[in-house]
Amino acid sequence: MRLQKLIILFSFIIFLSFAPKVFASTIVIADITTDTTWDLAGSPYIIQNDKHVASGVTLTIDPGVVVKLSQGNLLWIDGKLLAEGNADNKIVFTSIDDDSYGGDTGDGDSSTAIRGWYGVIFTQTATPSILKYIVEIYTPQS
Ligand SMILES: [Ca+2]
Repeated sequence: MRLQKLIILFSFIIFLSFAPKVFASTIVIADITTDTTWDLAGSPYIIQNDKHVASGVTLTIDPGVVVKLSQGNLLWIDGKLLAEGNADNKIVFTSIDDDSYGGDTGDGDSSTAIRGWYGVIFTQTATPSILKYIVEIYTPQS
């Protein structure tokens, strides 16, 4: 009886270690109006309408973070963007329909045609920003 319980527990642990990786995700609901960091724990970050990083405000994106935007959406930088990935942990900007980065975010069907987002746009009020090791896919610019 005791052995049986142990076997069940052991099987459960094996099951957990093979379970699909669950991604946390963060829906960006408002413009960024205070200095903010997007970290791996909150990745992927989902943008479903155009969002602004306000003038005078810094958005820092940590290495390895995935940002996913809906069809035609823009991330406007009126302030500052510090997005410094590295060779092993690039920062990815892609479509909300792209399951290859950050897992499924919405439709659950990776075979759906991927709709393009628009871009990251720096406006006249933007201050010098840093972008390193960035992947931008499914935009007209990519
Ligand atoms: Ca999907």
